[in-house]
Amino acid sequence: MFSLQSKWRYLIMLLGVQLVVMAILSRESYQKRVSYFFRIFRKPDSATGNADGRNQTDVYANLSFLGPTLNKDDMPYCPKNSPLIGGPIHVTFPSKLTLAEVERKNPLVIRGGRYRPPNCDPRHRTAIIIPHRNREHHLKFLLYYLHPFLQRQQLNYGIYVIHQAGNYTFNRAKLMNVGFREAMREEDWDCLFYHDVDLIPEDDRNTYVCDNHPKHAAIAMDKFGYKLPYKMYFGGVSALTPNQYLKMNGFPNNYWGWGGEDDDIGIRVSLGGMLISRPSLKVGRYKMIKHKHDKGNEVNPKRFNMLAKTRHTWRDDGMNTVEYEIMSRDYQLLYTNITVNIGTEAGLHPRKRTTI
Ligand code: BGN
Repeated sequence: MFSLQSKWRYLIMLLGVQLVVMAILSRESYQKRVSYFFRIFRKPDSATGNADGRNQTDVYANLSFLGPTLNKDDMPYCPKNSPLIGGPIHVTFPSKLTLAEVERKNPLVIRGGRYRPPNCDPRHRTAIIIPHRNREHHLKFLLYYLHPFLQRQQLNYGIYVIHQAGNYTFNRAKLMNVGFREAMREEDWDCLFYHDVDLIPEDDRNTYVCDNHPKHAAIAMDKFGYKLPYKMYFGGVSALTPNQYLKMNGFPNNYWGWGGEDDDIGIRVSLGGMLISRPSLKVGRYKMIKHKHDKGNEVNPKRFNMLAKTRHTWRDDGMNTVEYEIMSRDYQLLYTNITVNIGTEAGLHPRKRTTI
């Protein structure tokens, strides 16, 4: 009798504890954590959605409906909003992917990584500038996603990879200046996207066209929890018209190594009398390909001092002073590869130190 009673008491106590726990968990502040907990157990659906409920599609899905190729004279303008746009894109990094496979999936891309819609006259001409060194693995994934992404937006586009020659410290911003001049030499682009090699756009409503003000496109990256890390952040992916670019004298040439150059560019935007335009957080989403810190791209200890002086230096350092030497220009199927000597802090041909 006694043991039966204590069993009941024990059971009621247990139920009570459970009720209290559930009441606590269902409070608003816990709801996110609870749904996160349940999401771990939910299997993501690779074709139609994912764990966070966004309806993702394969970036190549719509492209088979491109229709017949038309004669240039019969072509209507492409519609203002491309009917091929599908929204959130499913992004994964399959280890077996090859460049040959990317080429096979993009039959309409021609030499140099150029494309124009086959059945309408594009409203925009966009060049993508990708500074690069020793990141072939990332480049392959970026090309895999970027080509169909841009085709879904019905753009006339070209992809330029600006490859820094030699082993001297990496200089992302100077490579962008090279990209600007070399791309504009080839075609009258009306918009240039300055694109990190390891950032994959996750939503094709993030259109790769320019705005009235310089655009910061990579506003929501996974590594920052899909939020802007700080208000003036201008890193990752940005887009400027040639006019906007020249108005701020391009990008700085003297940031060697990691950090600060993007903040300098952000400051230049306002010094050039412009504002920063951004897509919405919902659309400007990017996934970063995980990697270790690069050799040859060590953190730049001078960046704080340099940033403090930008307002005095921007007119004398930028597009009007950039010096470089093109080593090769190579028209690959998926991109134009420009290898360039950008020298060092000591100039284009620094004299070798002689030891006595
Ligand atoms: C900032 C860096 C940026 C970098 C972002 C995101 C600096 C300058 C210090 C005043 N800026 O801190 O270059 O893109 O973080 O990682 O280091």
